[in-house]
Amino acid sequence: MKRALITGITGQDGSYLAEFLLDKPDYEVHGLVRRSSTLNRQRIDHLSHDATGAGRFSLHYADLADASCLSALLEEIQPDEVYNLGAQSHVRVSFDQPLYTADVVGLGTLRLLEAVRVLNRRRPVRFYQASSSEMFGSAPAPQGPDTPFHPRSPYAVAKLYAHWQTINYREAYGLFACSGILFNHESPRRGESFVTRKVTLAAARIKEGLQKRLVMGNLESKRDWGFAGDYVRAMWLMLQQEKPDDYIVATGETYSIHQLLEKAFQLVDLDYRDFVDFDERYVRPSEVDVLQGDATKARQVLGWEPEVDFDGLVQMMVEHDLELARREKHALAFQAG
Ligand code: NDP
Ligand code: GDR
Repeated sequence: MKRALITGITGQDGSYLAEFLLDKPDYEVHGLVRRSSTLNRQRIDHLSHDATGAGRFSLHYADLADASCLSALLEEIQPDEVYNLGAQSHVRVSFDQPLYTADVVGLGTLRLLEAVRVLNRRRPVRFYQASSSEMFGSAPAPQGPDTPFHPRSPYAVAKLYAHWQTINYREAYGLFACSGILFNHESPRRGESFVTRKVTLAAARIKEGLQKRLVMGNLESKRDWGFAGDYVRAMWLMLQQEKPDDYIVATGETYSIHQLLEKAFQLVDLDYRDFVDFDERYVRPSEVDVLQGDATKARQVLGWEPEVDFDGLVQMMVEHDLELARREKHALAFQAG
């Protein structure tokens, strides 16, 4: 059995990665969870009850802000692979909470790397760092392996710090550490405050009469959006190579927020222009205008290919959110009598 430890297991990517690993017969999956006043495990609940994960899936309380519990956890689990997906991952929020974001995203990664380095002296541990296309920031598109970084938010600066720490641990200590620079990836499990999910939820809820308007920020920016289920496969592939390296993971296509709105609302036979309002509070002090990734290396070395394109992704999300909206409507009708 291989043992994998995932930080951020309750998040979008953590849940897909845990599923992906548990689908393999030879993985035990351990997830780091934070204590909160209510349980926040909707994305992974099924794994505890699934026959596939039976006896091979467990959760442990810890926090990237607390170095001592990270060391203790690594000692207890003795993982073969560590996937560091935990983060305060919202770019807009990072302007409101720059120090907290830097602590969890930047120093949190360093705390985990230190714990991994100590364990790696006794047994080999492979480390994956969730780096981000946000690190490219204002660098002109398309962004590839030779594009210089120019981060534009506290989140992106913290991710860049973590990215370089990961590379330095590889070079200084010979750690098998990989940094995956992933462009935006989405799914029906995407958090509701990220733009794709906000749009697909709104299109579905407006269609079903549960919501009247959609309030948005900057509609001009462009993103290279892929499907999270495809992207976790790339994370795993990186740790299965002979040598550790860094890879860009992206679709190579870019679409504006206007195009996202158009597509999502078209799927429910509505015109987004009739429903969208603007609010300054969703605008960032500094924006990333265009992201479009060059994933040639991941395709060539890892043999990785995305299976879901932009149209397929938006359709998957809208269909999921329509189903949610219909259930909510039925529940409301039932309550009303
Ligand atoms: P989510 O926001 O969905 O999940 C973030 C996870 O991090 C949650 O499980 C959250 O736990 C956990 N977390 C937050 N703070 C801490 C902490 N202090 N200690 C331990 N865990 C913590 O993110 P995604 O799944 O979308 O992204 C996964 C990773 O990949 C993140 O690092 C993100 O920055 C990065 N990334 C994401 C991309 C994307 O497009 N999705 C693209 C590139 C990089 P809780 O549930 O308790 O809040
Ligand atoms: P991003 O994703 O910042 O790229 O970070 P997000 O979906 O938040 O924003 C994408 C673009 O949409 C514009 N936008 C809005 N965004 C949000 N959230 N809400 C709005 O109402 C809105 N209106 C317009 C934004 O200005 C931006 O240009 C995501 C996160 O998952 C990061 O953790 C990850 O590292 C990067 O993707 C790659």
